[in-house]
Amino acid sequence: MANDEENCCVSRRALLGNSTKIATLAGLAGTALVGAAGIVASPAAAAETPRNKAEVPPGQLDEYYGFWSGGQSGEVRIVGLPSMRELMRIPVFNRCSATGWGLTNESLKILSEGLMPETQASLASRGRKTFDNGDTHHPRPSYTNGTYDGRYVYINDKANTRIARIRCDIMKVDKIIEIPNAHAIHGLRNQRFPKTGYVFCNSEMRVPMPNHGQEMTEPKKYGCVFTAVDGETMKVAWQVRVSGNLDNNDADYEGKYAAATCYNSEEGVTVAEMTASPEDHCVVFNLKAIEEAIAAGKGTMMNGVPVLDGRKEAKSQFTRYIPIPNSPHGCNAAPDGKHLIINGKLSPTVSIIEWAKLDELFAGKIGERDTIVGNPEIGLGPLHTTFDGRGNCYTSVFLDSQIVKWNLEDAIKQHKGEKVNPIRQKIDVHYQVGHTNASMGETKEADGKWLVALCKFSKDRFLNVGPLKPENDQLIDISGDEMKLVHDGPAFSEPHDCTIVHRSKIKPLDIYSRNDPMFANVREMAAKDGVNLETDNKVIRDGNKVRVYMTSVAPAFGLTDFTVKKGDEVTVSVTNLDNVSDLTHGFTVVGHGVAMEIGPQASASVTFTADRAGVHYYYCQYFCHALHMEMQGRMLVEA
Ligand code: RUQ
Ligand code: CUA
Repeated sequence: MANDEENCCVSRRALLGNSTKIATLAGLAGTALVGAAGIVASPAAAAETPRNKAEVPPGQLDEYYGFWSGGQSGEVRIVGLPSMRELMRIPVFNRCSATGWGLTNESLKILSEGLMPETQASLASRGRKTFDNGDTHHPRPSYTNGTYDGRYVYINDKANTRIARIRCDIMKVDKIIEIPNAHAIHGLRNQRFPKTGYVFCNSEMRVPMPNHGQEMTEPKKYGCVFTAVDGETMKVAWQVRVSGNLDNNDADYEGKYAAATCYNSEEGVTVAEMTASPEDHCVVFNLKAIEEAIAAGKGTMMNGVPVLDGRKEAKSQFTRYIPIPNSPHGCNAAPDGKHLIINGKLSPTVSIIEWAKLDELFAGKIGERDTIVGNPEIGLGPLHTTFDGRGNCYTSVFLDSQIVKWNLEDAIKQHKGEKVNPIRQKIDVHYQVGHTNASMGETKEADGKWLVALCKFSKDRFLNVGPLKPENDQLIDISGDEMKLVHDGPAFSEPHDCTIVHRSKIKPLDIYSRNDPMFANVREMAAKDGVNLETDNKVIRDGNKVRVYMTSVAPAFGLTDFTVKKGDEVTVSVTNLDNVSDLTHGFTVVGHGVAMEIGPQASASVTFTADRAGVHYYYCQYFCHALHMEMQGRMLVEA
């Protein structure tokens, strides 16, 4: 282990197991924010040898698809489990150099058409069609009957108040919408039953409603909405205005209720104000009551969306506010279909809500606090909980840097006064864990094999790469009685959350269908020009607009050159006629900032201004053939 000792100024491996030095180590490794980072318990964890089953030998496939949010990168990543190999990146809210996402006409349409008119106008005044940043947190696969159906993955953009839908057959985004009346979509969760159904979106920040410059200095008058988007049409179905703000959310397994945590019941705008009260709440939504009111036209239209008043003072049948200790964060429905776990964050406890008690609560038979059937003490800073399907919960504990395994039934018994300890094991993670997710853990098919701990800090776990460190996504084997740490996985800013789906649920295509809606606009454009995309290689001039149609078959484009005039607006459409798995071509124009991917059997198009006279080569940037380098042509721009 000589290398380990060289890598860190103080080798924690050398110190672990040497109890006399642990206090020193804790002092060095802790951050100013949290002090000792919880590395004192179970020192054996770091020395664990990987179990064979965590290894996926070369040539073998993973058992699970992990959908990872890319955080501030604005993307979603596909990670294979248990190998933790990054398999693919899906550009979502970001601009992608490899695929042309955010540049091609097809992607720009998706990125712009779901924005609110006022956002489109604001972007247009800056010469833009869309934003090119995003902040993704929560990738949520679609459900049918309480388990994943492999149709879609939905993802939020906190930065620009949007949500996106990824098609799992091609692993590309097909819809993006901005959520009106909201500000910074954080929590996102799908209806589980009978299917998705609704995608529930939390507005995290409170703003004036409408937010056009009035009442800006009176935060008490700001508003916050809970949004249900129809996951099929990607239109907002309804919104419910709430008291406080909304952090994370979840839905039940019966299609009756949704729930969201609130850390700012104070409705403050500073840290001191937001943390003032020792109690915040979990707001629960009665879907049937909401749907009936919407159907009866009781919503007030705001920006084209019917909004119901579910604030505390409205005393409606739409919501109830269940008191939860100080600033709860994660909100996680257990796969038993009966319980919801609310994670304390500033309280060392989690609160267990029984869904069935919400029937009595809305019927006025019991009070809010009577819905809580357990309150186990977990550790300092519980953030999120996941499940193994065997009755155990796994809670990420930020300040202690641990995953805490505890038993749900025992926690309920303890709450009833029985002398039982629900805590099964605490394992150190490295360091400051945020989300955690277990294989299939958010479905009724939770299989309890693997757990990922998404640690916010990697500190000394990897080679130093400068002041900005990777995060550390740790893989933990939860199949046995004891959790075992088996892998450290560096990740770029900032995964937040992941979802682990068994590979049997996902069936991606190898080759596009020629009538895929993804390139409908190319087909429409070609039809207007009388062009057959599969056979024609043509240049069509229409005033100072030029449309260039070409095919691609490895290793050649259908056009070896085309000529335009300086100042022309040029649209190039490329149709990839190769009908072979893995045979993607690209189209890059040198010196023009133009590059795009064209998958097998796909068509893609890009529009740019040819404002530089001269010879400009275009080339294929995806390696496709022994003569890939020769796959090029010339754009001749006349002065
Ligand atoms: S929320 S930990 Cu979006 Cu927990 Cu990041
Ligand atoms: Cu086509 Cu490289």
